[in-house]
Amino acid sequence: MAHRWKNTLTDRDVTPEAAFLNRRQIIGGLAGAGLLGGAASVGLMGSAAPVSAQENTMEPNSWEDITTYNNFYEFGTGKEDPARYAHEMTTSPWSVEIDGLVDRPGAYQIEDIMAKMIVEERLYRFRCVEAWSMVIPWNGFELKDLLELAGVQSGAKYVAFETLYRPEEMRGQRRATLPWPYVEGLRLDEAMHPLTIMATGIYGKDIPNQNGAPMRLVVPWKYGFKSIKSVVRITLTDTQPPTTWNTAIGREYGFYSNVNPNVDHPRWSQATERRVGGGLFAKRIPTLMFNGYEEEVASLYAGMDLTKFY
Ligand SMILES: Nc1nc2c(c(=O)[nH]1)N[C@H]1C(S)=C(S)[C@@H](COP(=O)(O)O)O[C@H]1N2
Ligand SMILES: [Mo]
Repeated sequence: MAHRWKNTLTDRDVTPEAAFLNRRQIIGGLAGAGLLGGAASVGLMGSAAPVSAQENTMEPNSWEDITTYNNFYEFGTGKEDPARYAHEMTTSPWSVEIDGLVDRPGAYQIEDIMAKMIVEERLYRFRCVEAWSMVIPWNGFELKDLLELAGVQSGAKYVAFETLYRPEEMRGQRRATLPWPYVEGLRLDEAMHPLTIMATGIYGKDIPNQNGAPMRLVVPWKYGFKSIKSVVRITLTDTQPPTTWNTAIGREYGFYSNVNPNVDHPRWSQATERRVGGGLFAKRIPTLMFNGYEEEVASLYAGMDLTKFY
């Protein structure tokens, strides 16, 4: 069983320590009881984001906010639909097919994956393209470690992801709201970046179905729709894969979809955001370049015109 305590909390803007540590103690019991699967070694790692806007804080959203206000169109387009209907999805047994340009293609059982991965806590900003945001204490492991388990071949340049397609359990898939299954993709260097994780928990508990159980991608510097849920297939390719929202409305949703306050959505501004749970009279807060992760990821896009590669 992989055990490593990563203690690299560097974010100066993290939630008041006492409150957060207190919560961590409460959830610690649950994690210790094995709800995270075999490798429940929970480290604490901040986002290492620069504090460039005082109002855009790292105060974690409540469990209630995170698990009742969701986008998961496989269960409907309403924000409450996933919490209402996602329990209809069976998540055990679960395996992830890893194929394409890898040395060891095959169906990886989630238990076998979890036994080999190092699960950490990552407190990340989460910014939906619809201009709402949250701060979420994920538990998960670096995608890089999973890709290395399968052995990435030298010709691989992109990673494609696919969500479960099971209309009998996912009522939204019985309608053509989006082309199913939901698919996403990253450039290989984005996928291998240490901030890119597969999340398997929130607040030290198993990730709820509405948030993408048992395993979903989290790419904190990109708009939320890149963070594909309930992943069943990962394919290494040499060509840029199609992505669901780009296929549906390409003019509005690009392949890159990096959070960028300077590039507006055709129908609304991306300069500010509404923090979920802030109450009825909460002020909008400034959106940060790359969602606050500029220092870590800007070099991935050096020389690229971010208005063209939106
Ligand atoms: N399979 C799938 N993944 C998905 C979506 C979806 O509809 N289907 N919605 C995306 C969008 S638009 C957002 S904002 C986030 C929401 O994640 P959350 O509900 O955990 O906050 O999931 C993303 N991943
Ligand atoms: Mo979103």
